[in-house]
Parts: sequence; structure tokens; C-alpha cells
Amino acid sequence: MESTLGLEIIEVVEQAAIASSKWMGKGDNNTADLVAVEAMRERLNKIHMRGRIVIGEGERDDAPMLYIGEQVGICTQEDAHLFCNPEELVEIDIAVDPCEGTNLVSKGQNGSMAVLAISEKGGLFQAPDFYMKKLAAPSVAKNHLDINKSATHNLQILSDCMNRAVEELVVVVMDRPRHKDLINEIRQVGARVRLISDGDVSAAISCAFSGTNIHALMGIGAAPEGVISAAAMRCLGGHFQGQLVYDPEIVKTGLIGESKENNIARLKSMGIEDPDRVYDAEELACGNTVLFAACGITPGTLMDGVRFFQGGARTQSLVISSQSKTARFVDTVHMFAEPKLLQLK
Ligand code: VTB
Repeated sequence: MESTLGLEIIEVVEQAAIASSKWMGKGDNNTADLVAVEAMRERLNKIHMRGRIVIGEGERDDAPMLYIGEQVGICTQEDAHLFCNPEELVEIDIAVDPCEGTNLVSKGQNGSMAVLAISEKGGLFQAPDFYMKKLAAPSVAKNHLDINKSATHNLQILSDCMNRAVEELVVVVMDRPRHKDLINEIRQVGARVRLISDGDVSAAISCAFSGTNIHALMGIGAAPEGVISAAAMRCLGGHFQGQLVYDPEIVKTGLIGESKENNIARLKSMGIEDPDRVYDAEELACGNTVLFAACGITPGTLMDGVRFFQGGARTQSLVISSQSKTARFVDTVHMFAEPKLLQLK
């Protein structure tokens, strides 16, 4: 599954990023997202595979494309028997976020990317459209931190694991009213806070790379994005824990059902008996093979954004594989017109 897919999914995220980046700074969230979805879907459908979207743009009724349950890939199409032998093909589950950080794209701000994660069928947690409390950190802290402990306690442990003073640690937190106490606590213990308006997938993954100057992600973001982050962290060996958040009082923003009780019932109907369960990266992305790919739309900590030039564009992507244990940064020049002189810098 891995070798060819690894290459093809780079193109999937590249195409989504290029499409969306044309809408950078235009103040139009919907179109920035829509064109990314269309481009991602078109390219996914050219891959020789039997894929199923498990995390996508929403339920079928609300999302015309890349909805949860949508079949993608050449081998899911009507004339599939002409090209594919269904028995030979592994069924693949796909989690997509074609425009992670739509607000960032529409405002022309840093940190947005096109992203997806892939595993064999059943290999990715089918996260409900809820929120998730997240804790991400570098691999040296794996299994030492605990999302149930206070931020103060975790930062002390992180400081020990990383062998550096708490004051030297940088924690990314989403700038939301729900994080007021968390932010105060992190500052109180002496660590530094980087507030982001959106895009916590990039922040989570950045923890696993030294040199990013991001040492932890704390706080509550969306659950589907949590699974995508976990897929990357599982491959990278980083620390990632997630716990669903179902209480609208805690979340404070976004749509999360009217009441805590209804939300718990909804989770039960989805088979989640213990709504307070803490999941680690290996549970959120449990497949034997996990692949992750992202391409910067606007510039970010890990990847540059899409840059256009006369007749083409240049992108930077990241592909991570659990099987080959690689994190590849891929720099691509896309030639839209007849290639002239390639711009390499
Ligand atoms: C979260 C976060 C994402 O949107 O979903 C956020 O995980 C929305 O949060 O990375 P609110 O509902 O609190 O506004 C992103 O930032 C971008 O999709």
C-alpha cells in the first residue's frame, strides 16, 4: 500500500493547496475551502485504490463532496472492474482536511495547510464532529505527560524530559475564551505561550520536530483535526493524547449540540460508551500502516506556503510514513504552462 500511495498523496495535498492558495487573502472562506475540496477529491479519484472518507467535510447531507462515507479512488468507480481486481485491493480509510485553517487562508495569515491521513480500513478513529482536549509534545516526553494532570504538572515533567528550564518552553494554545485559565496557568508556571487563531494540526505536529521552538500544544480544538494530528504523531513517535469534549459550557465557541446530556447520548449512539476516555496517538491511528501528508497553503512552521511564479508554482509538503519511518519534506515545482527557465530559488 505504501510505496505508490506515499507519492500520490503528495500530489493530492499539493493540488488542494495550490487551488486554495489562489484564494489567499480574499476574505472568502467558503471558496478557499471549496476549491481545495474539489481539487483534493479530483486527485484522490485518480489513485488506484478503494478508499473511503472517514473524516471529511461532514455528513453526506451537509457536504456535497468528501463527505463521511464517500468512496474515492479509481477502484470505487462504476467501471472499476476494467482496471481493478477488488480482491487484490486493500480497503483504505482516509481522513481529510483539504483546507485546515480556512480563516488563515482567507485572511492571508500563516499556518494553513491541505492535509490528510490514510490507513487500512479501521485504522483511524472515526471522530465525531465534537471538540477534543489535546496534549502534544516531543517524543522524549511520550508516556511521561498525562492530559489528566494540570498544565503546571505537565510542564514540570516536560521540562525534566527535555532537560531545559520551564521558562525555555513554548506552548501553543488556541486563542479562545475557553483557554483563559489555561493560558494564565501556563504563564504562571513560567513557560511562554504562543497564541494561534486557528490551525492546531500544524502546532501539534511541530512539537515532534526539534528546531520549531514549539514544545507543546495544549487546549481544546476540533476532534477530527485531533485524529489527523494523532496519525502524524503516531508515525513520528511524538506524545499525543486526546479526550473528547462534549460540554458546550466548556467549549464556549462553535456548534456542539445544545446540552451536555444530549451530546453524551449522541456519543453513546456512535458506540462511544465512555465519553471521558483518553485516547493516545496509537489508539486514534491504530492501523498497521499509517500515512500522513500535508502541503502548506500559507507559510507555516514546518512548510512554506504556495508561491506562484510566471507559468508555475512551488509547493512544500511533508509526507510521514509509519512503515518506512520517514518524514519527507518535498519541494515541488509545478509547471502550468510550457516550462521555460525553472525558478529554483
Ligand atoms: C479548531 C481547530 C482547527 O478550527 O477546529 C478550530 O482544531 C475551530 O475552533 O485547527 P472553534 O470552533 O473554537 O473556532 C481550526 O483552527 C481550523 O480548522
